[in-house]
Amino acid sequence: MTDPYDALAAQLNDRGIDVPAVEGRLRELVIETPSWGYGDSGTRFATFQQPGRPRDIFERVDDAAEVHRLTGTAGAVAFHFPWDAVDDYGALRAYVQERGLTVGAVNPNLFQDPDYKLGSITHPDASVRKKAIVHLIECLGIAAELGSTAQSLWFADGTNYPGQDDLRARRRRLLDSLSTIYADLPDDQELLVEYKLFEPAFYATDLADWGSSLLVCQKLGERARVLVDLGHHAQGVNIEQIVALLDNERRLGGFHFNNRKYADDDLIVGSVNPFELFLIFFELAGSQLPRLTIDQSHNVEPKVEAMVLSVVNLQEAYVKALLVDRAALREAQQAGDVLGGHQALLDAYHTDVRPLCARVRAELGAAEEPIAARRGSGYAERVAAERKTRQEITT
Ligand code: LRH
Ligand code: MN
Repeated sequence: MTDPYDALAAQLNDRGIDVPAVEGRLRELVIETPSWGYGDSGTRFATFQQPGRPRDIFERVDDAAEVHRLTGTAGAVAFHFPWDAVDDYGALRAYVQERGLTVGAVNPNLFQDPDYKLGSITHPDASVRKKAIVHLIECLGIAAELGSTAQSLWFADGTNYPGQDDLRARRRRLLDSLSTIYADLPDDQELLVEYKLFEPAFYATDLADWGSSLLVCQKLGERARVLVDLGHHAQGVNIEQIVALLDNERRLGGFHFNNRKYADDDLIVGSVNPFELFLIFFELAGSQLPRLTIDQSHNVEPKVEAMVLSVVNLQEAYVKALLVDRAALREAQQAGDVLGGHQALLDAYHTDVRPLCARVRAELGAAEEPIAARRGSGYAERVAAERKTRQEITT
């Protein structure tokens, strides 16, 4: 019985693919997992707490480190403030490094404080905008202490009814507020401007689509780029085309990977539409990868395993995208051979790359079969025992 890896490598060599180069690209992959993806999350209907859930940022970093130990390419963790606030950011930075991780993007939170009901940086009241700007500047300082090089900005700002506010005035306020932040941006940091079609606003969202975000970035400066969250588009929108366009403009700053069937479902990336994920990586494979962050909430599934599966899905989609025979594709496209071009993509997409991904994970000191390894590791049982809350201990 031929070893699956040897069989695949032979097949790829026959297709003229530089297997060591593909493996090298996978080894370099750095995926940021979100600290908030390990904590409690739910819907407006319910939040189902899970045994062993992390009680503070240090335990969330432990879970992120476990995902990296099992997958080999989840080497960074993104933070959200004030959810992850601590007194000593130097100590948190050291803890992250001790756990073999790097600090990813810093995400300010301007969507929970009651003062932001009618908006944060777009609020009609200047004192509320001031409060929002103070938090954004505070996050510039936190990033500097943590060694983070990116502010990942998402604003819930928007309105629910026509006439509730002046759409142009809100735009001016948004630009003025962000110009203030950009002016204070430390040299080694950049702004990632995330857009979202709707929710929590249900009439007009101030940063509703890629165009709205790109215009803001172009007005702010070179170190402002667009962040694409896969769950933030209207049904039917061609996300890989947006990716190609933004990358062409050198304004694609990063991703929030997840998947959805209906709205901002925040499901496991690649679990609903793996072909779309492949096409997104196909548009990226030709250039330097932007920041790759997962942004999901695991309401019913075990959170660490969900994150492990997410990283594996990203690894496989990326490798499949690297297998596209671009010369054959270009030839078909030049010749107007419509289905010839499509077939060039399908050949790569239908390649079972799992043996290659397993081999590279093993070389990285991670698990060939991360899901099985997680289930056999006893990690979930151990942390469930350790992370008993006071009240759980007493009852
Ligand atoms: C908004 C969003 C944003 C995060 C939040 C957790 O829907 O995608 O990126 O701050 O989820
Ligand atoms: Mn997001």
